[in-house]
Amino acid sequence: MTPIEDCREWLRNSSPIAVLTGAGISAESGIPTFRSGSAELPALWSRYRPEDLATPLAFQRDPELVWRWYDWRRGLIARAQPNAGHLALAKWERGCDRFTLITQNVDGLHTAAGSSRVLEIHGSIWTLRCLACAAEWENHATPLPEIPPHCACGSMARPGVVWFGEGLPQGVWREAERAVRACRLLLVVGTSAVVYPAAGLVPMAREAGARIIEVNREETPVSSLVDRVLRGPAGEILPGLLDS
Ligand code: BV8
Ligand code: ZN
Repeated sequence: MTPIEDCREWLRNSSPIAVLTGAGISAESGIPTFRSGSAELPALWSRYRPEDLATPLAFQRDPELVWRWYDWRRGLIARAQPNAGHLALAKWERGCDRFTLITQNVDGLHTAAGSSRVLEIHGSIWTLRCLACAAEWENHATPLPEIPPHCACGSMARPGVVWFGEGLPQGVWREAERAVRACRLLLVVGTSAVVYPAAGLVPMAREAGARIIEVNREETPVSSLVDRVLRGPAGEILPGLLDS
């Protein structure tokens, strides 16, 4: 059988299933990835380095710069549509009773595509959190009417995402670990697998005896750990992989 036929067979006969996605699944929606830029879509961080923007220190030093970067990303995402990869996962979830989608993405495109059980382990770009009273709320305004935005209590708000050096939301992370430890198959889509602890979910699935399939345009540090690599764009591979 071809690798894709193997994978279709495994997916039909495995339960529970877990999926881990990264920025690559949103690339075909026109959202630049972090590290794998292209001519038409330079990587998000081609102009900046991660430590310049997605850290508490960067925000403390220059909240306006960090907010301008998030406001620009929010605008990009607001104009984007979920692509065939997001839609295939949402459709597939409806046919599976034991299916957990874990995403490192903060863009909300899995939910927009109709996925209902999404673990956003790095938070959401659409959530704002107050620095003082810890109030947290959804805000979809693009562009933001004021930068930096403020809380009703008058204090400054931050993006409700996980920055480098910050812990992941405890409850969501524990659910993700539980889903990966219990899964019989893990599908890893569009992640460079360099950011931890998220990337650690792949060896964790291996230790739990799960089969692992990677869908990525390029080789990654976990490619040697997986059982099948499907090389190519997620928007083209996932529909064929998941249609019943
Ligand atoms: C923490 C949210 C401790 C913000 C992000 C070991 C253990 C623990 C921590 C560490 C560790 N080693 C190092 C660390 C520190 C750090 C880390 O991992 N650094 C890396 C860079 C070495 N980790 C942390 O700081 C984490 N926190 O552990 O704190 C702690 C613990 C308890 C209490 C206090 C503190 C926090 C990490 C989260 C950081 N936040 N994002 C925002 O978005 O602005 S990370 C950011 O990178 C995004 O979330 C993104 O999703 C994530 C990973 O990137 P990818 O999604 O993989 O995207 P990338 O561009 O890299 O790759 C795209 C891939 O897609 C490529 O492979 C490409 O080939 C492929 N692709 C492209 N197009 C397509 C495609 N594939 C398919 N189809 C296509 N069309
Ligand atoms: Zn407040």
